[in-house]
Formats: sequence, structure tokens, C-alpha cells
Amino acid sequence: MVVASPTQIHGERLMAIELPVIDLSGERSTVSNLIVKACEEYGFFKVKNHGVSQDIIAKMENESFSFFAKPFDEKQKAGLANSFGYGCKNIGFNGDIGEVEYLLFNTNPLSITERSKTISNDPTKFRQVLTPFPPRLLHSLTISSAMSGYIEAVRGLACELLDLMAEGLWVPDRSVFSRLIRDDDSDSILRLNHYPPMPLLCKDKDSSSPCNHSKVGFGEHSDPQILTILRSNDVGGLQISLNDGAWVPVTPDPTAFCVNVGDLLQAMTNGRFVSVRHKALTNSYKSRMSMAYFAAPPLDARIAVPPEMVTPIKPALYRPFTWAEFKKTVYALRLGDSRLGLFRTQ
Ligand code: GA4
Repeated sequence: MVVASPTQIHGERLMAIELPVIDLSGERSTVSNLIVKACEEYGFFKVKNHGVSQDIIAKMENESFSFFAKPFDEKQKAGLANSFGYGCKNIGFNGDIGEVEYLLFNTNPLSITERSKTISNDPTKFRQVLTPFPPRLLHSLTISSAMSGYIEAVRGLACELLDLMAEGLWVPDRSVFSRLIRDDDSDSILRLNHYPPMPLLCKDKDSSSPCNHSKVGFGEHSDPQILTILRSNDVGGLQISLNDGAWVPVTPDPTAFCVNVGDLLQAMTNGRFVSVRHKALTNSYKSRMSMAYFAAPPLDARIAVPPEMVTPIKPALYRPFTWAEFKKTVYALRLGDSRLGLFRTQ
């Protein structure tokens, strides 16, 4: 791990470190130990030789680019800003705002089957359909074949990583985490984010020094689900927060996936893995595009720690809860609010 000296930019301490890069083609037990170490120390790591074909990624990225290149009113037809569908600047339901436009999709395989009936040959034609699965949100989108191929591939990667984590943690039931994602009722989602270029702003108009205030694309938060598999183009912007409050910029690498622990995985590992806060800043002259797969369990899944991870020395940190209960709390709060603390046993 390379740790360079911290730099101070406009009051914010930035630390230049590189996240662990884990080569999935390595020897299995070595790989699983490296993953566990990264999840404990950083809650974030990158994977290479991940098995997701560049063709699948490129097709998905092209579709996303052509969608975001459309005129605003056409994009708006793709759905509602406050449920699944297209959104611009507004994040969640409680007034959070960022310099981002996005598409949110429910990746439930049953909904995909339903949606694929309406797949169009024009990949830019995402349009709204009604999902027949109450009590989920009613609005959903058609999913193209490139998108379902991508979702399948990243779901497979998420499951493989979760199995490696269980192995590295010596949990006897090796599919204890991945089972939740493989479930047909998994509440996993895919988010496509587009951060348009934002010219740098200067707070002090009279200052002669160069301006360097990147705008916040997606504010500081932790991911509520189990695991996030993020892929971005070659434009940086993602930063993660270290314990001491320093922000670490993550170097973009379009050939790798950036993986991070979500709140549920922190709870299911009894706090051994950390769900780390992160944010995305805009670039002053280039578009940043990211595609995040948030691997989540079914709504009625009970989130609990495998019994082997609870000992008299390390008693259960969180009470058992369902994903539905946790998700309700997440959506009742602001983006940057901490939620896991509300589920602690003591
Ligand atoms: C953060 C991670 C995912 O992007 C997301 C976000 C969700 C949303 O945009 O609708 C939330 C945010 C995220 C956490 C707090 C709540 C919910 C916006 C918000 C203010 C889709 C998710 O699952 O949680």
C-alpha cells in the first residue's frame, strides 16, 4: 500500500493513497484473504481479471451515453425522478441535491422477464412500464438486452466476491451472503449516473489565485445494501472517507471494478467489514459516467450475523432486522445520515 503525504486543498485534507487492487485470477485462498483485509481496512477495493467481458461493459456504456445525450424532455419520459426511472439533481425524497442525472432500475429477474417483452431494437429507447409486482414501486423501465447481459454479469461477480468473503471469514456456510443476491426476489438495483462537466467555481471573486472548487455530484453517504459493484469511465471524481476525516480520491480505471461494502454487509459481519462513506465530485471539463450495481437481498430477508461471528468477546453489535425495515429507515433520512447506529444492540 502506497501512502503519500496529505495535501490540503481549500480546507479539505486529501490523502493520496491507492486502493488495494485484487487480481481475481490469483490463488483462491490468497484472493479471499486479500478481500477480507481490504473490506476490514478500507471497505473498498478494486478487482481486475473479474471475468466480465469488455464487450458487455462497452455495450452497456454506449447505451448509457446515448441515453444521457438525449434532450432533457425526452429523458424525462423515461420515468419519474422520485422512483425508478430518470432523475436529475434531486436525490432521494428529502431534499438532497447533486450535479448528477441518473437512471435507476430494479434488477429483479422476474421484472426483467416482464420488461423484455417490450425490448425495442433502439437501445436508446428506455421507456416506462408498469411492473406487476406490488408492493414494489410501481414505475419501472424497460431493460435492453445489453443491460440484462450486464446485470447478469455483475450479479455473478457480486456472488463470487461474497463467496470469497465467506471463505476468508471462515464462515462454514459459504453461500450465506451470496444466497441473498441470487434469490429471485432480490431487491438489487442498477444505477447509471452521468455527471456533466462543471466549470470550476471560485468562492473569492477578488482572489488572483486559481480556482479549484469541484462541485458535488453525489454527496457524502454510505451505500445501504450488501455490496456495490461500480464501474466508471476514465474520468475521476469518486472519493472515499478515511477514519481520520481525510478524503481519498480513487484513481479511475475502466478495466477494473471498484467494489465496496454496504451497510448490510457491515451488519452481517458484526462490524468486521466497514461500510465506508464516499462521494462523487464533478470534473471541470469532462463527463463522468458510472454504473453501479447495488446487490441487495429480498425485502423480507432477515439480516443477521452468522452465529460463528458472534462470540462472548465480540457480542452482536446489531439487532436482527429485515431489509424492508432498514430500507424504510434509509428513505426516511437524508443522504448523508448514518442509519446503522439506529439498529445497534447497545
Ligand atoms: C445511495 C446508494 C444508491 O445510489 C441508492 C441511493 C438512494 C436514491 O438515490 O434513491 C438514496 C441513497 C442511496 C441513500 C439515502 C436515501 C436513499 C437517496 C437518499 C437520500 C439508490 C440507495 O439505495 O441509497
